[in-house]
Amino acid sequence: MNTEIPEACIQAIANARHIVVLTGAGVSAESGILTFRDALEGLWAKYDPRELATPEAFERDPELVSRWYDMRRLMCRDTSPNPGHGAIADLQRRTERSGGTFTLLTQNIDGLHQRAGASDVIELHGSLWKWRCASCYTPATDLPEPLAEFPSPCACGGFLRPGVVWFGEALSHDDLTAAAAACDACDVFLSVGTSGVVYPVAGLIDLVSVRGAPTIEVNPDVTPQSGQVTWSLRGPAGEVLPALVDSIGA
Ligand code: BJW
Ligand code: ZN
Repeated sequence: MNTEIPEACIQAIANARHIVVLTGAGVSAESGILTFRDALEGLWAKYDPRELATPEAFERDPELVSRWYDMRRLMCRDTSPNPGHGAIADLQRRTERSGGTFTLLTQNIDGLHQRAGASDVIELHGSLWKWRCASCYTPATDLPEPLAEFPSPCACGGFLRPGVVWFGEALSHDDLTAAAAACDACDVFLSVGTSGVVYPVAGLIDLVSVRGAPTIEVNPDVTPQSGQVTWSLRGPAGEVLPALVDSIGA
C-alpha cells in the first residue's frame, strides 16, 4: 500500500477514548457492491439511482423500485465483508476491550459491518433487510429471496417497501440524535468511503471540526471534506484501514 499514514494520525486513533467511524458506500466497493454514484450495470444501466431512491419513484412505479431493491438485496446476500469492514470491527473490539467507546455510524444499507463482527451499528439510512408496508408500516418477516411478487402486497392492501431512507424522508430521530451526541463527544472522527454530499449525515463532521478534535478521511478521491479534515488518507478502505489498525497494534 502506497498511502503513508502520518504518525500523529496513528497516535490520535491509538490514544482515543471515544472513536466515531462514519462509513459510506466506498467501504463496500471492494465487496463488489456498486457505490451509489457508480453507473449501474447491465439491465439497470439506464436508471439513475438518485431517481429510484425516492418515495415519488415508488409511488409512480412500485414494481420497478421493488425489483431494484430486491436485486440489491440478493447482491448483498451473495457477497462478503472485505478487509475494510474487518479492520473497523477489529478497531471496535480493541477500543471496547480497553474500556473506550466506539460508535459506528453507517449510511450503508447492506449489513456488511454486522457480518464482519461489528456491533451496535447505527444504520442512518436504514437497512435492505428490514422491509415494511408502505401504508400501515407493519414490518415484513420471512421475505422470500427473491421476492415472489413485484411489488409484494401487504394484508392491508398496501405494498411492501425496503426499510431505507429515501431522498426527502426524515432519518430516525433517535439515530440522528445518537450520532450527533457521539460527534459532540468523540476524541477522533474517521470518515470512510463517503462522497460527503448527502445531508444531514454530511454535516456530522462539522460537529467534530468545530471543537478542534481530529478528523480523518479515507477515500481514493477528493471529497468536499478533504480540505477540512486533519488527515486525508488517499486509498481504498480495504487497504488503508487494515494498515491503520495494524499500525496501532489492534
Ligand atoms: C471508496 C472506495 C474504496 C470508492 N474505499 N472509498 C442540505 C443541503 C442540501 C440538500 C439537503 C440538505 N439537507 C437535506 C437535503 C436534501 C437531501 C440531500 O442531501 N440532497 C443532496 C444530494 C443535495 N437529503 C435528504 O433528502 C435526507 N432527508 C432529509 O433531509 O429529510 C428532511 C426531512 C425532515 C423532516 C421530515 C421530512 C424530511 C435523506 C437522505 C437519504 C439518502 N438516502 C440514500 C438512499 C438510501 C437507500 C439506497 O441505498 O438506495 O442513501 S441516497 C445515497 O447517498 C444513499 C447513501 O447512503 C448516500 C450517501 O452516499 P455515499 O455513501 O457517500 O456513497 P457515494 O456513492 O456518494 O460515494 C462513494 C464514495 O466512496 C466516493 O467518494 C468514492 O470516491 C468512495 N470510494 N471506492 C474507500 N474502495
Ligand atoms: Zn400494510
